[in-house]
Amino acid sequence: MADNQKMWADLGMNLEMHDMLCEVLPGAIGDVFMSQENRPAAMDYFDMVLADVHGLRPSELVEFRKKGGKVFGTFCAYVPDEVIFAAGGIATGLCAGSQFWVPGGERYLPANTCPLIKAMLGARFDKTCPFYRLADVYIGETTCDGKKKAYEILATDVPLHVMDLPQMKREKDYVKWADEIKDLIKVVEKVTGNKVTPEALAENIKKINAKRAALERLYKLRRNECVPISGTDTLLISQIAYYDDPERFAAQVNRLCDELEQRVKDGVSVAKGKKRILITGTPMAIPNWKMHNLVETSGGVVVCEETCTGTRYFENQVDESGKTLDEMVQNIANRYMGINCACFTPNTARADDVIRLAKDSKADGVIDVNLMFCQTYDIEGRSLEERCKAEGIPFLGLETDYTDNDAQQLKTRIGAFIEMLG
Ligand code: BJ8
Repeated sequence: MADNQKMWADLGMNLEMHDMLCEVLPGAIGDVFMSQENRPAAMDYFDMVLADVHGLRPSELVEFRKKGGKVFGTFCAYVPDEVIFAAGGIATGLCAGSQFWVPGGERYLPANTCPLIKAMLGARFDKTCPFYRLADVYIGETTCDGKKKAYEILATDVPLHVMDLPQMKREKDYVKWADEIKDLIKVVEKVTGNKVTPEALAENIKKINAKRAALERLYKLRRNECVPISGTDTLLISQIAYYDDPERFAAQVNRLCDELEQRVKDGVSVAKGKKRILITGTPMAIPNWKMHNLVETSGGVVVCEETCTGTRYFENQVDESGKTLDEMVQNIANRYMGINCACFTPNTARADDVIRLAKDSKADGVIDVNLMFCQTYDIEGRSLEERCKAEGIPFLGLETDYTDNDAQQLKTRIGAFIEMLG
């Protein structure tokens, strides 16, 4: 911890305020994770990463930067990590899932902005997150309006490149996204001083695909009748996926999956008699475990997340058959354009995904969780509900923020929904 203090001071962090954030974390970890029964032993790695979330990975990034390495901070599942790693850089997620950062964000943004966006700004300007201090360049993207405007504000304080994400999925949009990826290549080459060669890109496509495959394996194991791991633990893993070293992370997920396969064979379940729930909606950035905790302490078990801290992050591999840089970039573009975010129009494929995943994971019901003031996901909730109802899948739509003010009310509604599932 002493070394961490020095590192945080060197990073120009607000130590006094950061201490307040550190004080609440152990309690939250105890309440949410350690209170669960019968956890897989291989969660030890992810518990360790979480327990020292502002120390372990940041110290690796600090060492990397001392050797001249460059760190790129990202905010969205559409930003292709392959390209950053291929230039010898490191990509790290800069998502923000804590209420702690929201008041800081409200100094710059209207209060009726999505908490995720407010937390992004609070984490930067309050100087209480080492990842936000470490990243040499931020990579934004034109997804929702709130994020677009927030990037303008962040860009006053840190170098920031915005990728212009198309909002439709016509053929020309796939070409345009490939073009944007080529621009990103130019940016990362300039910042790192390294060329993105076809060899390096091919290697990193494989590396990130391997990480996706590990997550896919984990998610498929949750489809078993006997659920070998809780949704809360799986959510933590998906959150860590955004910033851990990709190879080490994939190895640890596969190690966990070996144990889970054995659990399935032995009939070990963390959820006997519980109702299977699929969660869909807005992303749950670390340390936002609110909804999973509520569901899993109310007689449910989360068996799948159709979110960006879930299937949207890892489904579909990048085609590895590209030979030239252009072919590889187009293959990367095609894979990322397959993500079905509500910022696209139309976005009916997301509802298709929810129905498919609900069936595959044998969900008893779907809970659509929307972060307050996120219009696009909120609006999609209605058509999603209609689709689920047409398929005979019970549906509950909820809206929330990062505070605990509504926890009791949400617990009552979730409890009633689960009871209704019979
Ligand atoms: S691909 S979901 S990570 S944009 S910030 S849209 S919650 S109002 S995060 Fe996202 Fe990329 Fe899409 Fe995924 Fe709404 Fe808030 Fe906007 Fe949000």
